[in-house]
Amino acid sequence: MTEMTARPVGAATADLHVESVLATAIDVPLNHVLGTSADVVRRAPILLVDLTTGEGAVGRAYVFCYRPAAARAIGLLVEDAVATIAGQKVDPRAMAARLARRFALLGVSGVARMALSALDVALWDLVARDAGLPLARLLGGDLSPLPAYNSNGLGLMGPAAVADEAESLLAHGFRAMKLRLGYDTLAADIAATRAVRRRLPDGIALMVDYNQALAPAEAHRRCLALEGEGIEWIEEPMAHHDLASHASLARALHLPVQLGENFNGVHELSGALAAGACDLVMPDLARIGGVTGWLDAARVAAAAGVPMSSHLMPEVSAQLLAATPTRHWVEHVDWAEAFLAEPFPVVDGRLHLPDRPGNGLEWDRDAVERLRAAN
Ligand code: SMN
Ligand code: MG
Repeated sequence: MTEMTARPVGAATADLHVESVLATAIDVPLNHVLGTSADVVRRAPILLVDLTTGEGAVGRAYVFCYRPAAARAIGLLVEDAVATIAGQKVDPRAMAARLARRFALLGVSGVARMALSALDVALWDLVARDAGLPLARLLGGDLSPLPAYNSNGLGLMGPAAVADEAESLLAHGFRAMKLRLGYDTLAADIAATRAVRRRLPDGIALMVDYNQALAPAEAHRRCLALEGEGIEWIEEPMAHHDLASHASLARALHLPVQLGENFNGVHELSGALAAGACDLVMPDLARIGGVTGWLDAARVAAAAGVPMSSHLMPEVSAQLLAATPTRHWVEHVDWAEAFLAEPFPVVDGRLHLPDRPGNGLEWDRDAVERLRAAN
């Protein structure tokens, strides 16, 4: 475990001044279709953010936007937010507080939260670049490779197809992966789980994710039935905001309950832990509040002794997990390999952080042109 703060990160600033932003919506076809119980993801709408300072430095971020219209909306909100801080000294924490206040009437949730988070990531990139440090190091972590699970694919495709795909997901030495559940019946959930388990060698961790599919009584029935199936965690079995039902389920189960991709800000993570709604947390970089929100979340998880993983966007999330005292797993998807100049490699199931200043994101400009979303 890493000490959280080797330097006073809350005070991190750069002698740079925000000038302008370029927000580019792209549309990335997935190598593995991801059929969740809520929606089938075939293409990833992604917004790229290039934040330029008056001094000529550029800070970068990308955010997964779920739907193409959301990428366009978030782009507009990023431009709006940057207009309110143009000319100001780069100071991510102070800017996060000011922007949250400025956007309070709209409400800092949904696409507005994602826009402010993306901007925060780009601001921290500027600070780390200016300090000449990888973001992980700036935040007090190191560059040791991080355990990652393969979260590509394994959608609701039936036992034969998921077993075949599970085998292919062992490439790059992955020793963990995530299966989506929420079939029409418990029997079908168990059939898919057993088919994957039978096809994988011993010692491979298998997470399962219901994407909020189940009503409380059904969640109790299905999750208890899955207890003997060699599962690492059960993610979002019910509506994510139903903390009371998750707490009663978590009490009844030995299997760890995982929540987090829908925590809007650190207060929702604190609330879930206070309610006993989950045993594990996995905040999403774009919903928890970017780097600033993540650092707050990491402190709360550390104080509670709760293991913390990430949700999608593995590159910047891994920089942050490196500085998270209770770090657990990086959720890895290969989506950004389509547009990054230097994708972060996975070797022996571990994600490697680049030893260069900033968060490590650089765009492959030709790829970005090819993937640019039609408006
Ligand atoms: C998920 C959510 C949204 C898009 C893709 C995947 C899933 C996860 O819940 O945890 O990866
Ligand atoms: Mg999930």
